[in-house]
Amino acid sequence: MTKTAARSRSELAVLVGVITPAQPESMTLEYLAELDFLTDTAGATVVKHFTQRLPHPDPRTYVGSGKLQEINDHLVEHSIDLVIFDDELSAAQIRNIEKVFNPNPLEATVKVLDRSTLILDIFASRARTAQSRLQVELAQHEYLLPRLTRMWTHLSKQKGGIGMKGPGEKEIETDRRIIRYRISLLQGKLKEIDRQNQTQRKNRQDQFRIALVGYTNVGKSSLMNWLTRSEVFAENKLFATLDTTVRKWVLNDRPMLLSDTVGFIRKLPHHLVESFKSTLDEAREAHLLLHVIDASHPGLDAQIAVVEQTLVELGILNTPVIRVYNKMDAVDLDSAELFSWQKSRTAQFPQSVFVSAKKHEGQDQLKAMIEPYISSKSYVTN
Ligand SMILES: Nc1nc2c(ncn2[C@@H]2O[C@H](COP(=O)(O)OP(=O)(O)OP(=O)(O)O)[C@@H](O)[C@H]2O)c(=O)[nH]1
Ligand SMILES: [Mg+2]
Repeated sequence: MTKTAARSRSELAVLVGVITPAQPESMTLEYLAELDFLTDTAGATVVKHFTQRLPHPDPRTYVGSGKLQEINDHLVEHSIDLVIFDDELSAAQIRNIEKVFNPNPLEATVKVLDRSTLILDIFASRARTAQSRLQVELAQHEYLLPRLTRMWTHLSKQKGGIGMKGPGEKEIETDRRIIRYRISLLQGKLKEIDRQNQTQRKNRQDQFRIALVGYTNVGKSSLMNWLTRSEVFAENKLFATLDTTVRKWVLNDRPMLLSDTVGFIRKLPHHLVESFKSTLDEAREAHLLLHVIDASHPGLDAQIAVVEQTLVELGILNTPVIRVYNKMDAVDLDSAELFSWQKSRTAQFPQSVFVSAKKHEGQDQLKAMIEPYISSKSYVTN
């Protein structure tokens, strides 16, 4: 088979997660369902999930050696060559796992990825602007640096596909010194872009600025399109949006700026958060945040918690927040249940509003909730 043909065929993958006292079974299953969606977004097909109960992930091999052998048997039997672990693997874990799956490094066939590599890979294939390309590349280099092993080097030369884009293909064979040099080069280029963006933002200083933030795939871009009648890319895949878009939005005859930005996710690689900080400047400098929530998602509370945590990590602590429960059309409750659900959500967080970007419902309520923030003039311009 030619290289191109091999790449166009959907890769088959198995996923691996652990159940620990800190991460009960229901949580692990939810994480794996999300990892499944991430894998699908990256273009591979998941055929099986493996889980193991442990006091904590094994520092040598993530799961126990017996489990690893069981996974290996499955890979061999079904000709599967992609294994994705739900947590970030250390260099030692990767090395030990590789020894089991690829006993002869010269004939390595199995690719070992973790959640972070997968997310970085999706970001790499979705980055469109110079800024987001540089940010992803920076994060990939920083992730790779402590994990550069000969086994990976060899594997990346042989195989393309998921997890092997960017530095995986181009530069993994070069040594750490060159990667370090590249990191500082990327940081320099990003600083320059940052300076340009800052000037741009300064020019908009006197306008009221609202930022849409939230978990990935909750409908931020759809909401932006509906509210500002624009056409920002939206789809049922994770991380459809990477770059920040700013649109004018006229609310009760007053022009303001609405920005749509990258979504958050659990266990977002730390380097990625770091390098995407400037993309999120628009959110950091906003006068008001609309925290968009997928009301129809079974794990919505966990998603809310992740978003709030990420905002703290980004240093966004004092900006007022309105919770916008989107996808209300997809909430499977009868009208009485819906009423009490909304009531309890509002009791939990009074600044809550319920909308459907798809059905174009709830815009007036949303506007009414935003209005006092603009008229109070309580916002400070920097
Ligand atoms: N049923 C329903 N689906 C919606 C609604 N709003 C958005 N969606 C769907 O949800 C999916 C994600 O929408 P996006 O607008 O791309 O979500 P996002 O939050 O911008 O996602 P990322 O940019 O990937 O983080 C798409 O398939 C939308 O059609 C809604 O009100 N109801
Ligand atoms: Mg989006």
